[in-house]
Amino acid sequence: MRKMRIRGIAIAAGIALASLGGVAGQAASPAATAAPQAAAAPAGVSNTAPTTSAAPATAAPASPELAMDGAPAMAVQPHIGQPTNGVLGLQTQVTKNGEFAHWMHNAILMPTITAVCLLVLALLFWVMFRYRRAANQVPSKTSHNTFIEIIWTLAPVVILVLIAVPSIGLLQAQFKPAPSGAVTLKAIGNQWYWTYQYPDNGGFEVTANMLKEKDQVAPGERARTDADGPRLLATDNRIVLPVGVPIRLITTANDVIHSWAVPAFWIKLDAIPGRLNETSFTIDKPGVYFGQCSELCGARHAFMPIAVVAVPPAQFAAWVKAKGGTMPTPGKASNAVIPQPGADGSAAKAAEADAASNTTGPVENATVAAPATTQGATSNPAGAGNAGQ
Ligand SMILES: [Cu+2]
Repeated sequence: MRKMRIRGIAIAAGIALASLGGVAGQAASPAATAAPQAAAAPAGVSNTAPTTSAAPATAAPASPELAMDGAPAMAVQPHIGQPTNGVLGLQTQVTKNGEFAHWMHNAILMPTITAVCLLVLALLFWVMFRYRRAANQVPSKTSHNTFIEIIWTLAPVVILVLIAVPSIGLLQAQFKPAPSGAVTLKAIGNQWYWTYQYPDNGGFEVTANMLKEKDQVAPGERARTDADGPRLLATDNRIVLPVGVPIRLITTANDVIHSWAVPAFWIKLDAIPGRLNETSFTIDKPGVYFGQCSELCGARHAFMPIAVVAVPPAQFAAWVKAKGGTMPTPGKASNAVIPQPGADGSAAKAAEADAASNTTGPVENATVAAPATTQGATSNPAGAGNAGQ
């Protein structure tokens, strides 16, 4: 009887420890994401060709604010929108979903797993000392104990249900479609940089490349300064979004799967070639927020950061105007057609068709020949660069 009880306790302990491992792994991930970059950066950066899109020295502005042509000046705030050395936990959240998730993590998940772990640890110590051989010469022959079996079945079920209630609500909120009047941001992943379109605002495009360190750029090229943001997170062009206005985020990619992720927004959305993914969020506080590609997308996956500046709507409108864009008429749905990479009628598809029609003779596995490219630090076409943005 007693032996079986001990075995049952040990099984329960094992299950609890296994679940602890899962939660601990998740909790550690924000900190862990920074480490590989830091390790990979020096070797990776120095071995690649310099960026082809860097602005010449004369056009390179002194501050990131000036780089945005009329964009509002916005200083990076320490501990906001970026990782902080030596700090555990999630970044300060600036969206409703993020705040709820942060609360759920701190108020439900962490206390639950802490209590489970302490209980299991206490049980382990108890059986180790109370039922050690010296103190327990005649082992129990217990094979069943209905009461405790009901307890160890029901307790985990109750815990999981209590966690599931807020969890499913959060999951649902994360996929809520944007309401009318939302500002659409289309983020397109490329190896290895992001391009952005504002289809509701005249469809202008912004390309964002990571800013390299001073010793990694040619003389005269723009290098990262502390005003730009943290190393590996600062970009030459920041994305500007309005505060307090729902944002419709659409992601896609031109080559492989990327993922547009900004921790402070509680947003991580895969960017998949030939497909549009959509979510929505509303930024509550002005500030500069940094993120990264979060889907392993190739050699320079760690070097395609995201930098978002959240400003009041009036400043956003001024920025759109400075970019040559337009603000949509209030209450009027956008008729903007969002070009889809790989879709019929797109440039990529036309090129594919041309290549196929130029082929002579029977061809097996005919595909478009990959363009010869060195794919250096960025594969931005020269001219589509950032000086003009
Ligand atoms: Cu990527």
